[in-house]
Amino acid sequence: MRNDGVIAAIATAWGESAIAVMRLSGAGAVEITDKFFRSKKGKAISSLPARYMSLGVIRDQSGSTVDEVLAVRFEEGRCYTGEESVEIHCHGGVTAAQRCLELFLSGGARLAQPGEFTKRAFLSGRIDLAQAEAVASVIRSKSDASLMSAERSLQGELSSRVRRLMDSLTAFRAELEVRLDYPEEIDGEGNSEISLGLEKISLDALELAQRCRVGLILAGGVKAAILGRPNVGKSALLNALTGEQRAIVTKIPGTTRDTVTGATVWRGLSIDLIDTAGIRETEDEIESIGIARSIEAMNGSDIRLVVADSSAGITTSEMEIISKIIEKGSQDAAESALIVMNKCDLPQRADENQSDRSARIRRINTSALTGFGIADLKDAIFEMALGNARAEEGYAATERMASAIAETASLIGEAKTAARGGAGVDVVGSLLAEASVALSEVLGADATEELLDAIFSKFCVGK
Ligand SMILES: Nc1nc2c(ncn2[C@@H]2O[C@H](COP(=O)(O)OP(=O)(O)OP(=O)(O)O)[C@@H](O)[C@H]2O)c(=O)[nH]1
Ligand SMILES: [Mg+2]
Repeated sequence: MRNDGVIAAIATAWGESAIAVMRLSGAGAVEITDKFFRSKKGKAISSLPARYMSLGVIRDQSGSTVDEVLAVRFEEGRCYTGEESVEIHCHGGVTAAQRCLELFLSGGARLAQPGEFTKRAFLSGRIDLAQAEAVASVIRSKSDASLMSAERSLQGELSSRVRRLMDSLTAFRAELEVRLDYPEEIDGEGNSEISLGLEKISLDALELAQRCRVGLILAGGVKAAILGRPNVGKSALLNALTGEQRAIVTKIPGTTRDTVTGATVWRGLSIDLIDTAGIRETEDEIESIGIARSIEAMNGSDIRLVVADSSAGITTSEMEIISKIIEKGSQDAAESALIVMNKCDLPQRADENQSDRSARIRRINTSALTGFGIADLKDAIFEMALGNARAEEGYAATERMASAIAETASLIGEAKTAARGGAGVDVVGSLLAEASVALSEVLGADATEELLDAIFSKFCVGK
């Protein structure tokens, strides 16, 4: 896993902008820059102090000016990648930076692969894998809370929690080893001591797994489909939830033909909403395609909002939709569905049949017209996604990290149960050894080249 050569890339987004930054990293970055850059006083970057911006120009081989730029060099060990590196701040837009980049490539640098700067930061030991992945989460975060959780992971909060857990596991395993050497001392009492000792480690692991799960949900947000028969106010609800006039609302049943999307952020959770065509029997070709899309949206969502007109109560139409959700979903419908009793500003009517499946599903009263209950509905969506967790607790984690930590927690749990059930120290020890392996994957100490490639290829070029 050696770093080969000087890599270069434009680190800022493409398009019109005030400045565009090109980065170079690797031993020899300064030497390449010396070929093209001179400060206003005619100095090469190698003779200018490190970490100071210098105004100058970039000239090509024929001596013509490519751009007036600000340049800064960093010494090995004192920058993002941990390698000798240079940043060139060109004028914005695409052309100046692109020409600089081409020039530096002709001067001996090679184009960086996606995520290669961050990969080098990891390989030089400046950051661990959890922090490297947090960099990507910072870039992609969709809400303040997901940004904050990414920053917490990037600052190493998650990494140090993982290390502490690893330390307690290692210490505990060492203690077990000692016991293995003196098997005559292991009796029922010894075992209960072991399971007690594991209790704290297990709680720690579970809490960590939960916080990563929160971070993971915050990063991805949730997708909620708004379903129901025509005219119950689905589109009006989409508009009320997003605070925008996204979908057409009329008193004519069958107004929405296609799916309409919108988004909102609530308590740090980003919620993607899909308003759908009202579900009913119809001969209309366009409407039936729309209804097929409603069913698709229902199946592809994390949360299903079944909207009913509370002035009509729950009718067979709502019951049919609930049945569809229950048929399709592997999990209990009650966990992925909410019944939204809309139009609660109108006189209410009792349900046609009370003792039905819908009784298990939580209900929220709303009025898209007056705004009543809209905040409650958002709270309910938040609770379905995150339970009673708070967004501030999240650690940005990738699917990979979260599942490694969850695996660790479950192995420690198994070890605890085994000890309590009177299993031998060797059984408990080998479960804990597996837990250590799962946990070590989070920080990437033994990461293979393939794993690193898979992780860093998801980054953008220039990061
Ligand atoms: N009183 C009252 N009327 C509402 C409420 N929400 C929606 N409406 C009215 O109900 C009618 C239908 O609203 P839409 O939002 O278009 O209903 P929809 O469910 O999207 O209907 P389709 O697109 O046809 O499936 C409109 O006249 C709305 O103004 C509400 O909370 N209270
Ligand atoms: Mg509609």
